[in-house]
Amino acid sequence: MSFTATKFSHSLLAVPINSSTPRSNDKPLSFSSDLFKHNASSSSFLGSTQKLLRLNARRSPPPVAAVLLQQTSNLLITKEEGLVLYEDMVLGRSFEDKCAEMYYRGKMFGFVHLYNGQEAVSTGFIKYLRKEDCIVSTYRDHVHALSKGVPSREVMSELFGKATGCCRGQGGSMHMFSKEHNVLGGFAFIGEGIPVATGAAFSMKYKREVLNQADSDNVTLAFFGDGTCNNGQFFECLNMAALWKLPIVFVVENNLWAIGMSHLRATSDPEIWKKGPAFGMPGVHVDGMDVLKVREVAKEAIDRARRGEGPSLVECETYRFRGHSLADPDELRNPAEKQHYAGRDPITALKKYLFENKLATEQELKAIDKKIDEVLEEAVDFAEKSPAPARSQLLENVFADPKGFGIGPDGRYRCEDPKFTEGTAHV
Ligand SMILES: Cc1ncc(C[n+]2csc(CCOP(=O)(O)OP(=O)(O)O)c2C)c(N)n1
Ligand SMILES: [Mg+2]
Repeated sequence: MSFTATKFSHSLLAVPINSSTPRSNDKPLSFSSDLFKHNASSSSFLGSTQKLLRLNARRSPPPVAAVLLQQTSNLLITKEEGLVLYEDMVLGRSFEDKCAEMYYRGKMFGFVHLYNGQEAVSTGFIKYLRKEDCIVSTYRDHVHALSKGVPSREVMSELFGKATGCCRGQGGSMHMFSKEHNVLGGFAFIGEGIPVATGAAFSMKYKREVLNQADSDNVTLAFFGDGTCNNGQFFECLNMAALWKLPIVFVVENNLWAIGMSHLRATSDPEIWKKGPAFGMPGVHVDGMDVLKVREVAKEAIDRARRGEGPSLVECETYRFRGHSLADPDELRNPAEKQHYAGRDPITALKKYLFENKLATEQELKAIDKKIDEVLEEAVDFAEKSPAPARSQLLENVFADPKGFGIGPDGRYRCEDPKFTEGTAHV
């Protein structure tokens, strides 16, 4: 057996695969838009540590100012699109800030993981989807749900554990779900959502090709973190998705940390995008702090999946502006690193782009900020005033067999049987 080296274009912004060894029945896989070619010379891989900074120095990335200048010279969006992106990112950021406030006021329980800093990824990808498309998230899921259209009041109410939440208060922060909006769930075990997303993509392909539902050209996005890419489920699902050419995009939100573990200390090759070509799918790296770049890559990958050309792996290099969860004092990350990324705030960058290209005025953006403030005030008020779930809901949707562990033959909850707590079992 002989192996032929796969050739890559070494743009770190967007890396097309151009396999010289096409697999049987497959055309060579490639991303080939003008945008990708245009950006081929502008590496913007920033990295978090000395090691990555040194790596990038060797690649001579343009200084940040030059990158911004270059962005502003390309009109990548219309005014309407720009305002939609801005509104969605401000919604995500402000929602999470409000969430922190409510958490510290004792309005929610359990772990709460915020998305501040990563908004360009959710907005850049999800705002390009259709309603019928599906997303699967992690425990850092509030903003993905919001971008996909789940109303703020339902997400806030879910966080408050109230009956009006999008999971009737049974999911909480880490388990946002909405059938109506095709949000297939936030998943607390890392990597757990990737097979669910792969299964959803499989069912989409099955509907189209086996059940002949020609209009079923929907796409699934799987969001997960850098740390998760060291889990087996990631590799297993890349394999199946490539093998069956599933309509899925694997979106890695590489925020450079897995709780307190640096990505560089945990991963043999920190460039996650490279794992795509290893499975025969495009692997792309994009600056995840730039919503316009994310959106362009998202378009390529989503359109490709919709055309039936198979999956892609997109690594978005981003950063979280807060601790891992609201219980994390965030003492392990270097203040200089945090400062560096604070200076690359994706919302500030989009604002600058909109102003410099005369796509929005200060007043227009302020009006959006005000609207979001009002939406969130209303969401909190709604959550506060909503009822707690009924006690009878306690064990619903917990067991596949409702007469199983939780509910006795007489239809009563076993935990209500005085004898239930004898021994070791507790509810
Ligand atoms: C299967 C499993 N193992 C361990 C954990 C504990 N855990 C919670 S978050 C986390 C780190 C995940 O990091 P990453 O994938 O980079 O996501 P991020 O939090 O940075 O968004 C770990 C190991 C878990 N939730 N699930
Ligand atoms: Mg991470």
